[in-house]
Amino acid sequence: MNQSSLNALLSDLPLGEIKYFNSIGSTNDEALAWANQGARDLSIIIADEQTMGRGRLDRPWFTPPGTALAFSLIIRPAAQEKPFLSRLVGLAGLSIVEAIQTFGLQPQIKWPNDVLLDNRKLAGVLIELVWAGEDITCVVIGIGVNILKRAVPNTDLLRFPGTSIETALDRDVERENVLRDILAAFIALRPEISTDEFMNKWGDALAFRGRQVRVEMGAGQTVVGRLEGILADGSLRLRDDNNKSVTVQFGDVSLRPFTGILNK
Ligand code: BT5
Repeated sequence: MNQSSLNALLSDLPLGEIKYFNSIGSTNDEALAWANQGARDLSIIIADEQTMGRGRLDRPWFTPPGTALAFSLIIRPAAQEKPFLSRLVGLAGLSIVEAIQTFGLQPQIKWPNDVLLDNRKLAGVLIELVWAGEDITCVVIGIGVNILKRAVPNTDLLRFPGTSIETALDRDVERENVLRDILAAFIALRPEISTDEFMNKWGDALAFRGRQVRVEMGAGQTVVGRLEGILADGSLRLRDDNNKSVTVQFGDVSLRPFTGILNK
C-alpha cells in the first residue's frame, strides 16, 4: 500500500483528497486537524501502522504494520444530513458489513460501533465531531479492520474476543480492495441515511437481536434485557425483565451470562 497505488485504485470514486502515511499516531487525530484546516468532504487519511490508535473513551486500538486497515474519512455534512448525524455510525458499520459480505462471510454489527464475525470483533468505528460554535462542520469517521491474524492483539488485552479476515477465510486478502469496497458502499448508502429502508438494513445487521444482553454504560452502570432494535436516533432499545422498554444511548453490549435456574 502506498500513495500512488491508493490514488490509482480509488480514482473512480467521488472522494476528496487521500493522504497515506507509513506510520502515524492516530489517523483520527490527523483527520481532525485536517478537517479544521478545510479538508474537502470524503477526504481520507490512511496509515499502514498506528502507534497511538484510539477507540472510544481513549481505549487503545492496535494497528501493527502491514496487518490491517486503519483510516479516517472526513465528512462535511450537507444541511439535510445534519438531523441524521447520529446514524453515521450505522452507515459506517453497514458499509463494513457489505464489504465483508463480498467474501461470502456473514458479519454483524454489535451496537453501536463494532463489526463482528463469528461473534468476534473484526472491526471498530470511532466517530468524532468538529464543532464551530453550536454547529457541527465535520464528522471524522475512523475505521479499523483486522485483515491478518497478526492484527489481533493478545486476548488478555481485549475487552471482547477479536478476529481477522484471514482467520475467517484461512487466506490473506488484498486490503486495498476491502478499503475500496467499504468506501463504495459508504458512498452508495449515504443518500439513504434519512430513510426507513436504511434503518431496516441497520436493524437487520444487528448482532444479538432478540437475545438477552447486558449493556455496560460506564461508571458501573449496567442495563440488562432483551435486545429489540435501534430507534430513529441510533439508540438501542431493550426490553427489561419487567417487560419495560429501556433506551440506551451509549455502552458496550455483551450477551447476558445465564445465572438463574431454569423453570419449566
Ligand atoms: C473501537 O472502540 O472499536 C473503535 C476503534 C476505531 C479504530 C480506528 S482505526 C482508524 C481510526 N484511528 C484511530 O485512532 N481510531 C480509528 P471501542 O469500542 O472502545 O473498542 C476498543 C477496544 O477494542 C479496546 O479496549 C480493545 O479491547 C479492543 N481492541 C483494540 N485493538 C483491537 C483490534 N485490533 N482488534 C480487536 N479488538 C481490538
